[in-house]
Amino acid sequence: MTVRVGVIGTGMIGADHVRRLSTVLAGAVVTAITDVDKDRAAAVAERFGGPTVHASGEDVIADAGVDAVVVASWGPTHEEYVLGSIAAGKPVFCEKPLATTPEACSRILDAETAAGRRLVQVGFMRRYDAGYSALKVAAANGSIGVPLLAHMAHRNPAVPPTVTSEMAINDSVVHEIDVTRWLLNEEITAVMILSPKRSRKAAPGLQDPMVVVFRTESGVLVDDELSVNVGYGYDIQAEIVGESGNARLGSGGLSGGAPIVVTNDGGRASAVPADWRERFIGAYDEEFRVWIDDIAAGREASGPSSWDGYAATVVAGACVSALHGAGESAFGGGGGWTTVPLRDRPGFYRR
Ligand code: NAD
Ligand code: ISE
Repeated sequence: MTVRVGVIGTGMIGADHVRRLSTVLAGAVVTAITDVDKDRAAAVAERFGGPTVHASGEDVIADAGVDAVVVASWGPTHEEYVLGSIAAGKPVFCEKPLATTPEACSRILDAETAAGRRLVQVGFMRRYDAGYSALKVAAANGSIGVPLLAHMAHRNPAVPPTVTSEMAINDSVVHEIDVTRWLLNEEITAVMILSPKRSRKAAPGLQDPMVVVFRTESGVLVDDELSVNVGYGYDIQAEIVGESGNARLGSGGLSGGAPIVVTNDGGRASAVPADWRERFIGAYDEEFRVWIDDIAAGREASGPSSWDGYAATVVAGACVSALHGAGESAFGGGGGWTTVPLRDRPGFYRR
């Protein structure tokens, strides 16, 4: 079966997903697209085989020639399109965030539970990256002992001056929130934000860099450095420290492949990817391959679930509260732990 896909939002990542579904992966065809920027949608349609350009996301979902929906529009619009897809009984791949508030995510959990079938997959693509997958195996198979702590870094080359600390948490740290939960197979129960000396490249309203600390159910501590103006490239790091060893992500070479380290002339060097598209290209391809295969085989979505999307949004919200000083601190005014207020996990998401 060829899965007929409708795409809502053809900006940076939406257009890249249309390319991936149209030219990289087998088993899918993009039959409909939309964007509030009509010219952008029309340009993407022309480049990739002329899917129908609809006036709205609702029209894409209702199109009888669409079996499944990709939501890649701005975060605040995700809820209505995910709920619309669930109501239409169509599988939906939603780019992160699932929705921008815990309440909106909860409405999606309730709608999907009522539908009685897992229709939603959230775009946490790092779960499909070869390096992160190897880390997950190392965390679970005893080769480094029981995980005790982890160090992570998320470094972006640059962000526009309009990006605030809150936006950086919701947009970027959310990936470490997801991989922490996934790698350790535990929920995050508390968070803390530490604010070091600010980079002179940081615009007003942006704490850059910042260190976010997660504490999990069993007490594992994860520190995550977020730097969004490093200039030199896109640099993603992760290391899990266990009782008897540690496992570290390779630096992730060009095209998301294994890094090559070149040693010559008294030096040693490896390439740094330019951006997330380059670093995680293989992971994006794989998350969509799995999504398409599940749909074609009539299986429920097996990727990151609505619960994962809900948990990520709640933890990110706790990080923003921590940034604003909600935590208890020995020094006063933040820098202490902020509890993560997760609702009970419905039985539907424990299967
Ligand atoms: P973007 O601004 O480049 O593109 C978003 C597009 O959505 C724009 O073209 C905009 O006109 C369109 N749009 C907005 N509201 C719409 C609506 N109601 N209906 C139709 N189109 C609408 O942004 P982007 O970087 O492509 O990000 C899009 C989403 O993907 C965001 O949620 C972002 O967090 C996520 N994202 C995920 C990753 C990842 O690594 N998984 C990377 C980048 C972006
Ligand atoms: C972007 O939106 C992404 O999701 C990328 O994966 C992330 O690394 C980047 O920091 C975000 O801006």
